[in-house]
Amino acid sequence: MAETVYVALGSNLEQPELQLQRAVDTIDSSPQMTVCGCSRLYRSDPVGPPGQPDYCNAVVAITTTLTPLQLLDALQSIENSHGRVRSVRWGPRTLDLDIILFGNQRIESQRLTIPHYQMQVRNFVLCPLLDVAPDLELPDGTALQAMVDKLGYRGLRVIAENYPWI
Ligand code: PH2
Ligand code: MG
Ligand code: MG
Repeated sequence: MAETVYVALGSNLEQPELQLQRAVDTIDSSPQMTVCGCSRLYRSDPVGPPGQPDYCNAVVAITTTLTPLQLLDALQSIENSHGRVRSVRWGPRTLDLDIILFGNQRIESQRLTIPHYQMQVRNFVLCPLLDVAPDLELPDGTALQAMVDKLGYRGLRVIAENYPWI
């Protein structure tokens, strides 16, 4: 059965806008994933180690028949093929693809925690998510809109409105 999945995209190295643009194209051209919605494109203040460049962030909605772990593998191989080198935790990166929600599932495994464990406190995830899924509720019944109202848009700027941005 196909599930609707939300994937957060982030980049703060090597032309971040282009990195996100290419990632959306690669996801959509993969036979096992179909992009069915895309947020506006945001620039955001970096969270984590100081001194890193600003990020670009966005969220895409996809449908897929892959299992959560198969999807994780697929997204990690896209990260790697787009020049991702794993180094500092929360440090700078060319491409980060995080599964935020996988249908209504809750998953706690060694490789994967869904809903994403930090999404509640990251407006650079929640605000773009609201663009693609304004009426979304989390598996625990919390309305996404209420979470966004709580965090606000501090540190976020919309830099492009329309799919596919560039
Ligand atoms: N990702 C991180 C660490 N810090 N800050 C912003 N603004 N956007 C990100 O995507 C981001 C971050 C690690 O995944
Ligand atoms: Mg991340
Ligand atoms: Mg990640």
